[in-house]
Amino acid sequence: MRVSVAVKALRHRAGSWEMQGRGRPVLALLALLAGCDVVFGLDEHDRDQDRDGVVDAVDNCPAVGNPDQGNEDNDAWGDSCDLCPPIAETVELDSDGDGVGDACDPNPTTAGDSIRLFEGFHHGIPNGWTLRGAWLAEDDGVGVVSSNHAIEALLSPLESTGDQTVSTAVTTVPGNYDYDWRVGVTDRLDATAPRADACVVGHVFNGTDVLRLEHVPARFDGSTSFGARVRTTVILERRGTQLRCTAQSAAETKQLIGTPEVLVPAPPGLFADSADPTTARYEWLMVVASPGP
Ligand SMILES: [Ca+2]
Ligand SMILES: [Ca+2]
Ligand SMILES: [Ca+2]
Ligand SMILES: [Ca+2]
Repeated sequence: MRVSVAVKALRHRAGSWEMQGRGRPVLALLALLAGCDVVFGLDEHDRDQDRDGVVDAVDNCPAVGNPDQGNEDNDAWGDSCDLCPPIAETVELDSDGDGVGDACDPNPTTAGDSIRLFEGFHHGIPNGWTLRGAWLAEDDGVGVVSSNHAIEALLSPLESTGDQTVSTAVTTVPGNYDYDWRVGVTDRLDATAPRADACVVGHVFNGTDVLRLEHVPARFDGSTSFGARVRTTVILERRGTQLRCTAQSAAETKQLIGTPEVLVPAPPGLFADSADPTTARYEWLMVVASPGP
């Protein structure tokens, strides 16, 4: 280790060592001839194979450049190399070996899926995203206050063209009245209409919690419990001419099936639609692409 440290010190002072005493030129020459740390065999703790400024020993993706070390689920893998970034695991299972962990893979035994996007909003709203409404970065996520059925959306720079799965985790705090609000994800929002294929949870005007495929035309299951202050994972899957809308809370999982209405390519993103001012907080957005039929 001493040799290694000495070599690094000399490297940092390249160009000035020659004048600093006997012995050092010899050491520096050794370093130059060696050309790499392996020759000394003592520099493992200082290696940075992906050159992102974080040494391997503490890099949560040692082979993927991720200087921010973003890690949504706080497990052993950073978002950039996690096979399922929003779900903490101690062992990553990927049964079909396609790089999408079973817990995030819509087709866990058929290879071909890929994580097209995972955004944890660790540094606010990324450049290149489109805002409909007043979206704000907050507490390692994003939030929006939705009202007057304006259709608020935070849209990724992607364009949806084929089969894919769009998901988020969202928690809602209603304003004065806990009714007529819907929050979730859209896999295509046609801003010119405006019209979206969206999977949402919420409360309808008569006070019933719903899981709903929005604008599809709307189909809903009024017997759910995905209401205010319930952290819910919302998942919208497009498979050819079918949409699947799934909501998962700690208490239950429900699913609806419908047909898409927006057939033009359009961006996926987060979605909110409320009559009364309602605050929704979203933790992340993930898009997994799947091979077509
Ligand atoms: Ca590194
Ligand atoms: Ca890295
Ligand atoms: Ca992780
Ligand atoms: Ca997989």
